[in-house]
Amino acid sequence: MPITLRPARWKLSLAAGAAAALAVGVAVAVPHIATASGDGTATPPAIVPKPVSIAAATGQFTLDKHTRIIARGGAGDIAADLAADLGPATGLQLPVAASGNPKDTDINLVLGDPGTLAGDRFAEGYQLDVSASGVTLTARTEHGLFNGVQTLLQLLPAPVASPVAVPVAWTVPYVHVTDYPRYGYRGVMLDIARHYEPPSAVEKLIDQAAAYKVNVFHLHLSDDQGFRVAIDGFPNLTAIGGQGSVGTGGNTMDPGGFWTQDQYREVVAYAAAHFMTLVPEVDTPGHNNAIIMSEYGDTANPLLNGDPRDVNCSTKNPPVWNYTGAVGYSALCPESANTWTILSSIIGQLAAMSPGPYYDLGGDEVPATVLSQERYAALVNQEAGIVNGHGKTAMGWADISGAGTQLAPGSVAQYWQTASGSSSGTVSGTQAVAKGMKVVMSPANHAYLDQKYARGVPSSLGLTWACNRGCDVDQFYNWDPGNYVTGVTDDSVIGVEGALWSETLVTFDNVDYMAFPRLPALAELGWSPADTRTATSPAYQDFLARLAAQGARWQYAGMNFFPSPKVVWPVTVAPADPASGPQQPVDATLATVSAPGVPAGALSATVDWGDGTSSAGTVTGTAATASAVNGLYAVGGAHAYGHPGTYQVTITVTGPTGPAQPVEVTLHPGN
Ligand code: TNX
Repeated sequence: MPITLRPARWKLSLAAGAAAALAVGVAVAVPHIATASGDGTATPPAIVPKPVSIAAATGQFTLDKHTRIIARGGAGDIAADLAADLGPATGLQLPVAASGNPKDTDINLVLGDPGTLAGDRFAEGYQLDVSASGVTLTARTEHGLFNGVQTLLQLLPAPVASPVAVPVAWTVPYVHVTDYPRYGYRGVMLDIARHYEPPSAVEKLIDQAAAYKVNVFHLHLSDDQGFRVAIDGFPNLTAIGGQGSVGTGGNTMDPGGFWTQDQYREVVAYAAAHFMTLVPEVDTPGHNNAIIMSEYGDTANPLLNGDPRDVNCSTKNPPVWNYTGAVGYSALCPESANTWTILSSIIGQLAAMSPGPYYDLGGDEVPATVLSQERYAALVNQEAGIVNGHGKTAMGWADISGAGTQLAPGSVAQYWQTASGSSSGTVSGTQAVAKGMKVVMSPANHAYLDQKYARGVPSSLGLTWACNRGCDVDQFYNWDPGNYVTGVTDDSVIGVEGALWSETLVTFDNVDYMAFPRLPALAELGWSPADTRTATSPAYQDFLARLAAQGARWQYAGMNFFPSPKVVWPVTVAPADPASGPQQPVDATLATVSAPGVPAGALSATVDWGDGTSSAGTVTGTAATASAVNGLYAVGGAHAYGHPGTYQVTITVTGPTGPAQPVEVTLHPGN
C-alpha cells in the first residue's frame, strides 16, 4: 500500500494577486471552459504524455456535489488520494465509498483487469472511460490507477491545479483511453550537491514530475562541492562536506546544507506515495572533493586507520576546496582501505534506506591523468560488488562501461554523451550493450535540463556545453531513445531521464524554470509509443499543442516555468468569485487569466455588464523576469448599475492571438 500523504499534489502557493482574487469563497457562476470545437466533432483532449490510444466523443461529465468516488477491488487509497487532489480547487469534499448502486454521476476506481492492457509490460497501464454512465478508471495495479488519475486530472479544467477554490464548471470530456508506458524507467535527476535543496523542494519536484507519470527520482547526493546526507560513523561528511556549494567563498546566497537520515526516509516515502522510486547517487571515484576534504584529516575516526590521507588521489595534495564548477580533478584512491571503509558505510546505509532496485555509484569524468583506466575500473568493479552485496543493481554514468570494467549483467549505464549514430563518441553506449548492461538514455543535448533554452536564454541560469545554440523543447522532444546510438536499441534501453545539474540553479524556482516545459517532453518519450519525431513531424506539432495546455495548469499551481517561444501558449480565462453583495458601484476582480509569456499590457479585457453596457477591464499581475514566468493576471472592473438586480456579466480577454473563450459571473448589485 502506498503511504498516503495529503494534500499530495499541486500544493504550491499562487502568486499573491491571483490568490487574493481566487480566495473569496463559493462559486457564483459556473461557466464552462470550452475545449471542444464548434463543428460537433470532439477534439482529443490535451494529455501529456500522449496515451497509447485516446478516442474522444461528444459530451461531458460534470463533477459536482453529487459526485461520489466508488473504490472497488482495493482501490481505496488511490480513491482517497483523488478526493484529496480534487478538494482544494473544486471546494468539494467528494465522498469515497467502497460500494453503492452505480450512478452515472460517479467516478469509479476499479483495481482489476480491464482486459485492454495486453501491451502493458510494466503493470502501470490503465483504462479510463468517461461517458454518459460516469467515469470508470480500471487498472491491474495501484500504480496503474495512479497513472490514470494523472490523466483524469489533466482532463479537468486547468484551475484544478489551484490550491484555492475556483468557480468553474468541473467538466470532463467523454473519452476512452487505453494507456501504458513504453519504458519502465522514466526519470528525473536533481543535483542537490552543487546547490543544496531541502526535502520540501524535492517533494515539490516529485509532485510536479509525477503528474507526467515520471516514476524515478534520481538524487545526486554528492559532488566536489557538497555531500548532502548524514552517514552514521562519518559526521565530518556533513559537518565539513555539507557546508558549501558552487559559489561558496564569495557568494553568500549559496549556503550548503544536508539531510538527516530521517529526512531522507521521509522523501523516500513521499516518492513511494507518488509511485516513484528513489535512486541515490554518491558519485565515485571522481567528483569527490567534498568527501576527500571531509575525511582527509579525520584522524580521530575509530572506523578509519588513523591516517586517512591515503584516500586522496586528487590532483592537489593536500586537497583544497574548489567551489567553482570545475570537474575532473578529484578522485578517491582505489588502493586505500579507508576509501572502502567510507564507501561501504555510505552504500550500506543508503541501500538500507532505499527500497528501490538501484544504487548509483556515479563513475563519470575521471581523466586518465587522475586515475589510470585500470585503477578506475578496479574501483568501479569492487564498488559494484558491494552494491550487489546489498541486493541492489549497480547504476552509473556510461563511463562505467569502459575498458576493464565488469559489472553484473543488467547493471545500468546512463548514456550522457551527445554523440549519436555510430560516431566514435558513442562507444560508452555500445560498450555497455556489449557487456550485457541496460541503458538509460540522457544524451546531454537532448536531456540535460541545466542547459540554456536558447543562446543567452535565460541570461542568469544554465550551462551551454552541450547546447551552445540552446536546447528548447524541440531538442528535448525530437529524438528517439531507442534509436539514438546505433546498436543501443530497446533491447537494452530501459528508459530515459532528464538531469537537472545545479551549478547555476540556486533556488527551487530556478530548478522549475529549467525543468518545465522540457521535462514533460522527456516524460512523453519515456511513456508514449515510438513515433516519428522531427522538427516538421505531425507528432511534434501535436505535442506542442498538448504542451501548450499545461501552461495554465502550472500557473494555477503557482509553478515557475520558461514560457518557451516554441509553444503558442493559449490565453485562458477563469471566472473569479467577485463576492458580490449589495455594494454599489461594483468594483471587483471578475476573472483570472493565464497568459504565459504575454505581458499584461498586451492583453485587453472587455466587461459586458449584462445591463446593455460594456466597459474596459483592467489587467494586472506580476510581470515576468529573466528567470520567472509572469503570474496569473486578474481582471478587474468597476460599474455603477442603474437598478438593483441580478446581472450576467461576460468577461472577454483578447491577447496577441485573438480573444479567449469568454467567461461569465453573476452579480447581484443593490442600491
Ligand atoms: C557533466 S555528464 C557532468 C556534471 C555536470 C554537468 C553539467 C556528467 C555525468 N557529469 O558533473 O554537472 O555536465 O551540465
